[in-house]
Amino acid sequence: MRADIVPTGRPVISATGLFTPAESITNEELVASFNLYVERFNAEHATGIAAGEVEALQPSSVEFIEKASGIKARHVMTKAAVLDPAIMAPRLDERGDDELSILAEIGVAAARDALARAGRDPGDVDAVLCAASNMQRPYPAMAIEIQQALGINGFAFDMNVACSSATFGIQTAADYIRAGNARSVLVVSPEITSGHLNWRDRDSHFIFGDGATAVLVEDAAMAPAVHWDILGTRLKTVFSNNIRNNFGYLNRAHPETADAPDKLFVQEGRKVFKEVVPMVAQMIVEEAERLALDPQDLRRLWLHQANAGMNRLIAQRVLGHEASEDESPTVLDTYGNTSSAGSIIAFHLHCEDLQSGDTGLICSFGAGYSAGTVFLRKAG
Ligand code: CO8
Repeated sequence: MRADIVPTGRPVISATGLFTPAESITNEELVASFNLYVERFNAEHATGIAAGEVEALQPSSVEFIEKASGIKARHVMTKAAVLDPAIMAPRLDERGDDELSILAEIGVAAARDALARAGRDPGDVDAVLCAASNMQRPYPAMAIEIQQALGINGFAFDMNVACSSATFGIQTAADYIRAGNARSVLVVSPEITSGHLNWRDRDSHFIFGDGATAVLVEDAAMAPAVHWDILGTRLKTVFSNNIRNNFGYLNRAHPETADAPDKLFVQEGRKVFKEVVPMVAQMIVEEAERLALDPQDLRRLWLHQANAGMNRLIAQRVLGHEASEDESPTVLDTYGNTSSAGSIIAFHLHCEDLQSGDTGLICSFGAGYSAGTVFLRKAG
């Protein structure tokens, strides 16, 4: 902790950082690979299908994906393996224990970007939270590995609240600032969602993409001249099985189902859509009221990037009119759903043009259910 700073206890976002994988898969490429898999499966099981013993697989379609989700492409760590109908999963070389893990590596890349933008020396950071929907291993914590790679003193730990991990991380970091327990906290969200997406599942094979973000939350006293005041944060969770993944360390206790599809991402997308939209819209409006803000005055909404239709409805309920791309920017068209990184990518790519005094909202929602809001005002 820096000795020359007199803390204010007021948390701000000093900078954000982004890592985008070099490779990207278009819907056309994805659907061609999926449909080849379907063709091969149906040919291989032709006798069983004819006898009514095996259900024939249905092809996917580019038109459906774009209409239902708004997604046109997604970045991934390894494109060739995902598109190979015989594999349909990422393939990453296993690294030794003395090498930086791949999840830590992309988190470090995003974190370095945020630190550079803030002009912050890693030695002045007090804590690292790795807030993401999948950790590469149970321990040692990814956050501690990222902390070590960046040369940060203090403490670090992992937290997982699925798609809402980053906003939960921002509130946790803000609370450390408010309590005086830290003055500079990095919230890092590395998401290799391609590892837990079932690329053979027609209902969801198009949804996710890989990426990593970092948010530097600091005491206003040490923030760069241009920063974002955190006006208020609010978190909410409601248990739901509609987005679920049963992968876990006890899978080996019942080896017969260890590789079953429920050990990957599974969802009831329709139900999620219907239940989460009103929950999130109401949460935003109530939190705006608590902060004495008129939601219709929000200059920009950086919403969780899962589905363009969900965002259209939420933004309309919050702003009172159909939101323009300028008011509620979309990144899911090229990134897909990057889970916890999504709303931060939207903020990172679409915040610079706002003026000092403009207010905006970062909002995440997803599995749990979980939702988080971070109201911001630009300063400087
Ligand atoms: N191609 C063609 N047709 C299809 C396809 C396809 N790929 N998939 C389904 N269809 C068909 C269906 O069979 C159905 O046909 P029919 O009407 O004859 O029965 C028809 O299309 C309509 O299907 P749906 O009702 O399922 O389609 P929707 O319009 O509801 O769209 C969506 C599906 C896009 C999934 C949509 O419901 C949605 O986006 N819902 C919200 C999802 C959401 O926000 N989820 C959040 C999850 S993310 C999260 O919390 C992070 C968890 C951690 C992630 C990390 C690991 C991966």
